Amino acid sequence: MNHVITLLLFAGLATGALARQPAADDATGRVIVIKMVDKSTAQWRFEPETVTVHPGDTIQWVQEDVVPHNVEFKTVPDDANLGDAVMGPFVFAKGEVYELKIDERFTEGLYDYICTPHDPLGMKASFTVAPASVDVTN
Ligand SMILES: [Cu+2]
Repeated sequence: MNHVITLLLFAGLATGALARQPAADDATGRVIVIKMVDKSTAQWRFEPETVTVHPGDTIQWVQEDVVPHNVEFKTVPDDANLGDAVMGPFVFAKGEVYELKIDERFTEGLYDYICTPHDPLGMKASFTVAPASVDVTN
């Protein structure tokens, strides 16, 4: 009888350990930095303009300029569910960061985004969410 209870306890502990595994993976996700820059006078760009990320990674858009910029998604995979992240807030001060975790909102595929006011001036970029099995070097 005692053996049965002990086994059940071990089974419970093992299940708990497995359930925590994805969180541990998330904690080791990469941070991908994309700069918001002015290449010349009023030539605003995201740099780099294309990156590939994995689920669990975090993208940080870093303001390197003095003109407000943001991240607004234009074309995303059909099954993505970005919610409020569809249009992010403006970053103002140099060094300010807008950050998105590539979590369950982001399914695999291509994400096209712009800076809302500067899209007509060419401030647009994209990233691809690829499965963890795909090696990426940005
Ligand atoms: Cu902008």
